[in-house]
Amino acid sequence: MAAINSVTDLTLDGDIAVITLNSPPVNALSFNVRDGLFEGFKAAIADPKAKAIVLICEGKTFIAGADISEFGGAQKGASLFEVQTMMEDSPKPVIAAIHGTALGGGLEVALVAHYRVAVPSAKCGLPEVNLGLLPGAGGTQRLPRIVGAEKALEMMTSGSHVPAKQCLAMGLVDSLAEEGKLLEGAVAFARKVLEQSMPLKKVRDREVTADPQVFADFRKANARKFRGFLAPEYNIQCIEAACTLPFDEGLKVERKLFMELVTGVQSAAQRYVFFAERQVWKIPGIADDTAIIPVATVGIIGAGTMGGGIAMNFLNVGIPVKIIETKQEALDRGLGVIRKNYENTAKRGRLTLEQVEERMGLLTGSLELEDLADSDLIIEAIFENMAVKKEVFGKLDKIAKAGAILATNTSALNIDEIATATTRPEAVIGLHFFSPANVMRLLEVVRADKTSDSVIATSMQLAKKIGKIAALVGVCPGFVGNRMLFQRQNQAQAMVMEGAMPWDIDRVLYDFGFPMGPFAMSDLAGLDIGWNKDTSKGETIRDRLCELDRRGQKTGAGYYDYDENRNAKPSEITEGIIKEFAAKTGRNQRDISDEEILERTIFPMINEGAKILEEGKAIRPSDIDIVWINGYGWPVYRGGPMFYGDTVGLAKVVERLKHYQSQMGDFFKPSALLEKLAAEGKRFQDMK
Ligand code: TC6
Repeated sequence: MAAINSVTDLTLDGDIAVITLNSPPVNALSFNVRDGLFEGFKAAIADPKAKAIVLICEGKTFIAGADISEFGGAQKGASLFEVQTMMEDSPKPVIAAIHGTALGGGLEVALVAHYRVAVPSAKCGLPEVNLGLLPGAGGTQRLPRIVGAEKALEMMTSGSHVPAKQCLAMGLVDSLAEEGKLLEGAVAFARKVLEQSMPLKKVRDREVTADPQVFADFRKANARKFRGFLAPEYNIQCIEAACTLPFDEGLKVERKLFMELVTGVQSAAQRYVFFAERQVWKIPGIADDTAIIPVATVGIIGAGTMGGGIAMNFLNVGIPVKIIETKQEALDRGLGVIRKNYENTAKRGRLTLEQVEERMGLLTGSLELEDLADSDLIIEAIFENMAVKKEVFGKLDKIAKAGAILATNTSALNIDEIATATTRPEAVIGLHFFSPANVMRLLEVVRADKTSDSVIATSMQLAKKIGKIAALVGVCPGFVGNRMLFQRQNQAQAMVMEGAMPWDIDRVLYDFGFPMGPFAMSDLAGLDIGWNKDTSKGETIRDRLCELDRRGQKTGAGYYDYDENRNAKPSEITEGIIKEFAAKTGRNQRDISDEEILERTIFPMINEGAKILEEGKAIRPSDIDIVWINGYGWPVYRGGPMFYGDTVGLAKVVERLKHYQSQMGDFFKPSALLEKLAAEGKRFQDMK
């Protein structure tokens, strides 16, 4: 065994050279990995005893891609291109042995091998698009040459990880090795190549063509999904180049577009989000060996929309759920909705009928709170009323077994106060699911003053198990997400009174990248949530709209008018009501620029985020960004509100806030933290 460098070994198995990479955690192509590969291949090619070369990795995976943390820094050591040229031009057959995931630059390394052998559990993919990039090491030119333009379009714009068996069928992998016996399988394959004098296959020498219509159709079919993102379009252009240009010309197109993306703000944002999604699970002050409470059964109080949606999360992963309601009718309705949801999923082919019954078999209902005596986790999901919640928690305190977690799904109430209704505040926590709770990825885990570390650690782990992304936040009005949303809503409403129409504000936020603006959102949710016709005083625009039975999409009109296909049109009636209100309150309506709309809706959110950090209600700026991306449709290519503040420049954010403060008052007053960072020329990302 000869060590090539700290992460690479070269050994001989008879006449087969084996290069082994070992660079935890994922063998990413950092500079010492590239150096190791370069020197390893050089030595193997020079060794007269070696007739073929196998490349294999230690640890949980083959090379999982470029080292994302190295992007943007100065290039050190051998370039990936040099490594690939050495491999592809090797006069001895090169075989890549794949386990785990061959992703991005990792697959691009495998694609310059002459053959690829994989175990059945392995997966291959080009997920660069999810980092706002394209496969910039020849992948855009080589993949279509193997799998054709259509499959390449699908793989490269989704970033999907394709299972080895499918790769074999597509020709991306040449042979499958027995699970757990990859090295033996790859060496045997190398011997076969030698014995049968199989050719040194170079992907670059193959041809690929496609009807231009394929690209036009693909763009059209995905226009909504790709809206705002640069990377999918650039990936498509590279595949077009592969189908129309010689290989080296195609590579030039790839290089140019890659450089544009890698130096751009979208990819910086998406790379930041990649790490933010991993950071968010790390809780300073909670030890790795904190005791986890086994959660084998869950009780949910309330079979409404929230309770039902929450229940499905646990049923989906095989955890039995008991739902409690006060009336049989409400219980039956709630259980019926859950069944219907599953049956609809089955109709769309995403569940079998057997799975539907399996999940429903884990669900029971009851009218007795006492039936939660054996639940490990109890989640209260009833309406937002402090007195009622306290009463429920007081009862739960007497019913729940020792060690059970008592959670509330409140989105607004003070969890410290709810906890006072029990004799065990350490067991009380907030689990703020977002509606629809079985679909939305975000979970705000709300730590109250006395919540124990075990309860926090268990909640975070459970969130992962049910497929959520969880951010740990503190108790404050609206927690992180809604607290910041209030800022945006406040200004959206204010600007309507000053002269911007709801559709102007919605358009600016839609163009910014949100799936819809606040007024379209209200119409979708229903304007009558929390509105009562008997008590309505006609004091707000919303009151007036509801009184006219303009209660949102469901009544065919709200802020907007809707046609039979629910397409929204600006409404003269709404405009009239707004003008009438403005006149009544003596406001002069004026033109408000798109820039002002954007600044007044977004900058106060950034400011509020800074206050949340000051108060320690979020652990780090990137956790706030995770909340907004996963719970509120913030466009991922803008990295979240805090990252966006960094890209605008905090000094500029402060300057604009002060400008509005001087005109409109202290709503806009910059927080001390924001002022400090701006004065020091720092970003939120620089906070330690
Ligand atoms: C590319 O290749 C472009 C090429 C163009 C030519 C130049 N770099 O996800 P996990 C870290 S672009 C640096 O928890 P899993 C990760 O941060 C790249 N670090 O594990 C974490 O660190 P922590 C294309 C990376 O088993 C640790 O490894 N490739 C990288 O759930 C464990 O990660 C991709 O986009 C990286 N490339 O999933 C693949 N990858 O412990 C990105 C991971 O300090 N990676 N880390 O928090 C993945 O999708 C997954 O990590 C996985 C393993 C499926 C490989």
